[in-house]
Amino acid sequence: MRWDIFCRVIDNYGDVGVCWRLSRQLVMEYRFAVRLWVDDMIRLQRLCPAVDTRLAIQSCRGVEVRHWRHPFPNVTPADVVIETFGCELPENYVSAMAGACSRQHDQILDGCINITEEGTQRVWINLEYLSAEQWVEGCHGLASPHPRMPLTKYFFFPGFTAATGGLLREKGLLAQREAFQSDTVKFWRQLGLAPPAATETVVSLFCYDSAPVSRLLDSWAASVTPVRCLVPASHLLQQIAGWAGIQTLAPGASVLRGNLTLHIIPFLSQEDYDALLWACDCNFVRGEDSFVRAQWAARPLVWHIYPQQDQAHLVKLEAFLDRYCHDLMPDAATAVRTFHRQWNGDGNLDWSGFWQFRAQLQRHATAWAEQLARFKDLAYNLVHFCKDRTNH
Ligand code: TRH
Repeated sequence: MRWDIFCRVIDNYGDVGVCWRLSRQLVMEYRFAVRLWVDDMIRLQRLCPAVDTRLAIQSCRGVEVRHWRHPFPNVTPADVVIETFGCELPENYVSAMAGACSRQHDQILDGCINITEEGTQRVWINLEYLSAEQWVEGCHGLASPHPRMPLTKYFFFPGFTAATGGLLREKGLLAQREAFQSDTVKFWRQLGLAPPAATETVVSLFCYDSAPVSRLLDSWAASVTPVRCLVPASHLLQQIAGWAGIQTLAPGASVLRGNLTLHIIPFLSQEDYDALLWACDCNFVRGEDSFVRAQWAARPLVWHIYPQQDQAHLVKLEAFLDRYCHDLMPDAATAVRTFHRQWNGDGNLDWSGFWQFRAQLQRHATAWAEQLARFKDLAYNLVHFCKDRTNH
């Protein structure tokens, strides 16, 4: 099967993060021919340093990476077309999909089957954002006929249940993580740091600027046991520099305040970022992709959800917390809920109230990852969804 995956970067790294991860998995595990069209090569390169930002066409890790520019070239559409996060496909590309359809119009019974040039059925998917909300199950897989052309687009929703598209998870990921977690010394050396002492709590910090970062750092500085915090380079550094009373902070810098040692590290490749999450005792993550990876890390996590207008994100946050806290003891569940609400904006911040449940949260994180891993992963579901709708 040939796949075209379209990615328009709205902001940050989540859109391209998901697209790049999915593209690689389709190549690695299914040997499909994948073309990834991405409009922001610089962001892709930060996730995968092997990408050359100057090239319009290149092969990277088995994926054909195409810089999505205007005007869009006249190419033959693939068998499976993935429009990610409603990014809107180029008009001439959609016309090409429809053109192939209308040439075969006689064969089209209901007017909305997509046919490729070879006469096979083409599948057009809109890959949506992840949400733990209940309604996702009802909308996953729904078909939407194009208003003017003989084309159908299917909505594909990632999610936390078997009735959704699932979560991205590469084959063998959990085993790989377990092997890594049994010996992290090499990883710390690669970062140029000593392996943490048994008494240290190690955290990674990745969040939006709006999080109460200074309050968190204050609590760690005042903590009775040592805290080591790793911060990959991002906008956040300005805020942290302000907190530390330093002009600027760059990768390689460390800040010591009370019982807190802060290490600024470079923005890591996707693989190295996974390793960071695996190596830490607790991960502060955000958006979509780092949030999912933190769940596979099987370590306690704190999610900073992508803020939306009218506080719509808070509904999504609660939907996740409902699922995540379901099997926790009531006091630990309350602590997780409270800390997430605080981190996502209610003003206070009680780190010790959250972290006093550390042992329970750790056991829960392991069980949660295992529970999620019982569902089929997103790439598997996507491939089978598409195979069922093509004659491949
Ligand atoms: O970067 P994000 O905030 O991305 C998104 C986008 O803003 C998007 O528009 C929005 O809709 C979505 O969030 C919900 O957060 P996310 O999704 O976690 O993506 C970050 C990616 O960056 C992820 O693939 C992990 C990767 N990453 C690294 O590879 N190295 C690093 O050092 C870090 C910190 C992250």
